[in-house]
This record gives sequence, C-alpha cells and structure tokens, in this order.
Amino acid sequence: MGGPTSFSAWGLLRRAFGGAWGEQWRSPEPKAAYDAVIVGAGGHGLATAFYLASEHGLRNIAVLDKGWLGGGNTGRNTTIIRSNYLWDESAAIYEHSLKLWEGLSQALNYNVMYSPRGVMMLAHNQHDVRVFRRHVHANRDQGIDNEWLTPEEAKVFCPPLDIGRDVRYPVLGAALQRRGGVARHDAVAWGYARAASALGVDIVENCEVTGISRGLDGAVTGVETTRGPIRTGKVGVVAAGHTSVLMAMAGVRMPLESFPLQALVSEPIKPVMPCVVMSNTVHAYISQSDKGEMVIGASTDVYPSYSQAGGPHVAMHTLEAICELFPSFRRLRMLRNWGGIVDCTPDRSPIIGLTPVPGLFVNCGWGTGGFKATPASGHVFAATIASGKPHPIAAPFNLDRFRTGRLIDEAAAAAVSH
Ligand code: FAD
Ligand code: PYC
Repeated sequence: MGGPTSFSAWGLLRRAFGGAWGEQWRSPEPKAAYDAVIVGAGGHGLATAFYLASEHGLRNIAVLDKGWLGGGNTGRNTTIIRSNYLWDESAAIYEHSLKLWEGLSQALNYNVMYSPRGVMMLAHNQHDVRVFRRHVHANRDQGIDNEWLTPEEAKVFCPPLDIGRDVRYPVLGAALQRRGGVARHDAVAWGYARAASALGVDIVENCEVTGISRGLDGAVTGVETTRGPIRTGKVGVVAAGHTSVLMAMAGVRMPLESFPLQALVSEPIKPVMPCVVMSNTVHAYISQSDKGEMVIGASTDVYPSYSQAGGPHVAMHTLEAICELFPSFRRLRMLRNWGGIVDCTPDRSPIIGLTPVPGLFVNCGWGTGGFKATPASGHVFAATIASGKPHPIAAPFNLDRFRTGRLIDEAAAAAVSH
C-alpha cells in the first residue's frame, strides 16, 4: 500500500471517500518535539488523539504509524459492536463505547455507518444456555439491554437460521442485544483522523517507532523513529499485536501473547441477513455488509505468531459451521480472506493506563474484541494521558492487576473470549 506521495489504491480510496479532507490531507513530516506522541494510528490511537485535542486542549501532538492509518486491525475486523459483557468493569467500558457509537457520526461529522441491527449469540448446549442467561440477568442489572430468545423467536429475528434439531449443533436459544450491530471500520479510522487533523494533530504514516528514550530519572524523553528522533514527555503506546515489542524498548515486560485472527467475505448478494449472528461454541460469526458481502469471522489460531494470515484449516472449520447454521449460504463463493494480529492478556481483558515508566502509557490487550471499544478506549485513554491518573472506567484495567491477582476474568465467564 502506498505512502503519502505514491499512487495507490488506498490513496484513490481516500480521495474518493475523504471528500475535502481527502483532497487536502497529506501525511506531514514529524516535528522535532511534541507535547505527546501516540504510537499506532489505528482507531484507538486516532480516537485518543481526537479526544486529547477536543476535550483536553492538547493540540501539539502526533500519531505515528509504521504503515498507513487504519491499516492494522482497525481495517481488518468484522466490526461487531455490543456491550453484553458479564462483569461490571467490562460492561461499564463497552456500554460507554456503545453510547459514544450512537452519536459518533454527528460528533465527527463523518458517517461511520453505525447500524444497530442487533447481535444474536447462539446457545448450542446446556453450558451455553446457562452462560448466556446469566449474561442476560447481569446485563439487566447493569441497565444494559439483553434478552433471551427461544429457537423459534431466534428464527423470526433471523429467517435464514436453521433451527432444526437434527444438526450437529442445534440452536437451543439465543441472547439478543438489539442495540448491538456493526459500523464501517475504515470510516471510523478516517472520521477520527479527519477530526483530529482538523484540530491540529499530526498523523505521520510510514514512521516506525524503533526506540523509546528515557532520561536519568527513568522518565520518557522521546521516541526514536525511522524518520528521526522526536522529543516528548508523554508517549501512549496503542499498537495492537506489537505492544510487547514496543514496551520492551522501555524495559517493560507485558503479559501478552499475539495471535493471528482471520475473517473472510463472500461474493455480494441481495440483502438476506438482517442482523449479526455469533456462535461462540462452533467459532463462527456472520453479518452482511452494506455492499452485500457476507462477512464471516473465525477464531484465533492456536499458536502465537505475528503472521497477518490465519491457518486455512481454521477458516475451513468456520465455513463448515456457517454452512450448517445457514444451509442456504452453501453455494456462496468466498471472495477474499485476510488476517490481523491481536494481542491477548491472560484474563482476555484490556490493559489501559500508567506503566512503571513515568510518562509512558499503554492501551492494549483488546484481543479479538477491541473494535467495538474504539470510542471509549480513546476517550478514557486520553483522559488518563492528559491527567496522569487513570480515568475511573479505565482504572480496573491497570497493568498492576497481573501482580495483585485482581483479574477481570471475562474469559472464564464466557463460552469464549470474543
Ligand atoms: P490497530 O488498528 O491494529 O492499530 C495499531 C497500529 O499500530 C497499526 O496501524 C500498526 O501499524 C501500528 N504499529 C505497530 N507497531 C508500530 C511501531 N513500532 N511504530 C509505529 N506504529 C506501529 N473487535 C470487535 O470489537 N468486533 C469484531 O467483530 C472484531 N473482529 C475482528 C476480526 C478480525 C479478523 C481481527 C483481526 C480483529 C477483530 N476485532 C474485532 C478486534 C479489533 O479489530 C481490534 O481489537 C481493534 O481494531 C484494535 O484497534 P487498535 O487501534 O488498537 O489497533
Ligand atoms: O468481540 O464481538 C466481538 C467479536 C466478534 C468477532 C470478533 N470479535
């Protein structure tokens, strides 16, 4: 993909969809010094910069990316948005996000195509039924919408779904969050980038951070990059998949493993799929994009890796599951597949906040589920960087929990960690 001056599909897309911004915006040369530097121009990094500038008045800031903005997981995910998590800490941050999604197109003056078409999570065995019903009760206590459907009600909500009893994974019921849905991932990156850029933020592409410099007192003094050194007293690392590598540059060891996670899309067809369906037990989820493609996601590979392609057998398993749940999709041809690198913590919950290095902040560990968190993640991380203190919603997601043992064990509570 192209850099700032090259002729590329990305450049064409940006000009086509970016409107006035697409015509005028060029990735700038980095300045010698900034008040804060954000490493990673994914949705989370761009949202952080936007809220730093719009809510905290910090405008002399830069977002650096080794590639192009939105080229990481932000531009590779299946865009499922929901807030139906079990534990109060998780529900609080994902619901904060869902509320921000509801007004995001207006806030950014950019259509992110947020579409609350409902996310339905299928139960295939007694364990699933108990887990999802527990989620429904917990969410209602938390003031979050979630309801239990019988198989027949699930079929009414999603007509292509097969609820026959003679399949390998019969549908025993489903949890439905009606306010859940999807958005256009590229538009989220572009919308935050355009709004941050308009407030004076420098977004510098093709600028890899290769070192983090520290003073004699141990505090951050700047970053080394492939486009030269930059001085700053505040660095926020938001580089999903590569966090451990970056934090090691400052001598901080992270409790993270990186895995490939993949997705694929079918040829486009007329609208047939009215909602999002997730089946954690058989590891498949599906929705239909506004272009008509079926957007299908698989589970992570079993082995850690930095490869941006998942194992073909993982995709095959997913397609088998989709064909069984939706027999009418069997004849669809798959058009393309791709992968991203997600970083996962032992409790499958994110890390947001301060680090043992003064001036160094980290936001990572969103694993397979950080797209939906983009607005809230940026919002609470910006407040944390600006004040030097954890935002109350971010506070439970501190790095120290892996020393104290106060984990947020969303992974153990759900059928899987998605
Ligand atoms: P990214 O968008 O990956 O941004 C990180 C950036 O850091 C990258 O652009 C990278 O180039 C840059 N970077 C890395 N190292 C350096 C360096 N040394 N110097 C400078 N820059 C650097 N989540 C959901 O909520 N719902 C879903 O349906 C969903 N589906 C998914 C499906 C797939 C196939 C994948 C891969 C992920 C999915 N996710 C989903 C997860 C979600 O995509 C991520 O959690 C989220 O996008 C992370 O956003 P980010 O901004 O932190 O990371
Ligand atoms: O977190 O909802 C999710 C999700 C769906 C697919 C990948 N992650």
